[in-house]
Amino acid sequence: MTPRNGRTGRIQPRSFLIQALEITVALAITLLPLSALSHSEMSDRRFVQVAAKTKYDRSAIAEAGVSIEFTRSDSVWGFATEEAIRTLEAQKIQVLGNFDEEIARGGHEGVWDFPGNDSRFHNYAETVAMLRDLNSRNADITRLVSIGKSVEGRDIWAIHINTSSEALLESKSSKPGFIIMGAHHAREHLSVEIPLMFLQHLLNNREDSRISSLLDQRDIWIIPIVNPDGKEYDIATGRYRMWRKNRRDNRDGRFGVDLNRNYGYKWGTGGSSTDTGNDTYMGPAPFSEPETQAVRDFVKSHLNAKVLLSVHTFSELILYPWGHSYDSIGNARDLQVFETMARTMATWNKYTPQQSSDLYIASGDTTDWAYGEHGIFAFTFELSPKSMWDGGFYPGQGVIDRVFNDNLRPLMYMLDVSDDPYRVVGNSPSRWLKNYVEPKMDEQLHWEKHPLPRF
Ligand code: 0X9
Ligand code: ZN
Repeated sequence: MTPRNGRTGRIQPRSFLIQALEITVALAITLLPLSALSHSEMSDRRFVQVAAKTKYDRSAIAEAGVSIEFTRSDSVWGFATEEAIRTLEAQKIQVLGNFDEEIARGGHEGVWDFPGNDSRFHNYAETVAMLRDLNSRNADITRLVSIGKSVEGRDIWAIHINTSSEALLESKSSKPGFIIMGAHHAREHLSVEIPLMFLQHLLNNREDSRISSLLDQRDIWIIPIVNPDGKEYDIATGRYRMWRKNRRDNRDGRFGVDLNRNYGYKWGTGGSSTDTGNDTYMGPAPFSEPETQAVRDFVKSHLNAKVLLSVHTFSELILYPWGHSYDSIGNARDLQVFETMARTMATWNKYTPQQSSDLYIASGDTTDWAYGEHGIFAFTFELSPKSMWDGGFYPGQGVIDRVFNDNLRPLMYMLDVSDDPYRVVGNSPSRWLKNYVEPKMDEQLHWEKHPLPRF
């Protein structure tokens, strides 16, 4: 039989070599895009359920390299590489479920098209446009400042609110300060919206007497996106990638450092990973990342700030230091302030107030550093939803207003007490505490009331 090209079927030695070469080149070309894909695109991440009853169990799991996203009384859920799963198994920690990471997208199958169905969420450009607009409409009391650039060169924008034009000009103030930051973690898009809405609320209601007196007497900084590269990467394809870290090229085919493990206080002392492909990769050194360096340098030069909030999602928690240790902070008065503030805010947003390490040990986070290094009363909020089954990281834009309303009072309270947080344990705690009733906390955790999902 004559082949279609008309040649005989016998392969000549020379043409065999050429063919082999051609095949190799063709294969190389075909495979190139694949091998050029970052590890993040060829993810070996799994979404796992791991047995855990206590904070000690949860810390061991975090230490093995699982980024815990959701906890219940009997187990936790999170992302893990195959290597982290092997570590768990070697330590006889029970992996109850091992799922494709797709399962972690939550129950809202139709919301991939950010910014389509989720168009209310602000991407980087829309966030900057909104900041510019608010800034230009309130130019007498605001200024837009870049506090540094991300790995990929995006500006990390901060908006400064201060009624003194001199303070705006110098980016410095002697008034007591409050700092809010969003989006350390890329996929936690709601953590951008709430600071933005708070900004809008303050500026749109600047004539309201209570707000105007606070604006007069405080120095306010809002940094809605600490991790712009990660955020953009998460939504770039129109289908959420569930990305957490920044976009550092780790030069081994893997990308990203977990910015909430990269701060320089007790860095790398537990609950963070040295594996570059892990979701909780701590980075090669404390403050190795331009994003955390920007926050470090910004905070260092704004030590008039007394209260700081780092907004994350999800689980409905109010967290305060320490996160790197089970020990309570050593200063009893400060601890009382943290506990009182957390408990008070919880009466409004109904979140669970707790020490960060009650969730799990993790070192290198923003709040341990802000308090440990500078004595700032620093909180982490894990916004709604409560669980994965209510939408996880991607609950849909329908929740934005409710989550903002839940958190408006806590935010105003933090702003209010940031002149002297110690007054929350004194006689006149806060104007925002009018009609305050000591809460009775729900004994049973919310998620216990919900049946387990079936896969
Ligand atoms: O693990 C984190 O960085 C935070 N949770 S998230 O799901 N948003 O990633 C919680 C940080 C709390 N801090 C400590 N446990 N140290
Ligand atoms: Zn987070």
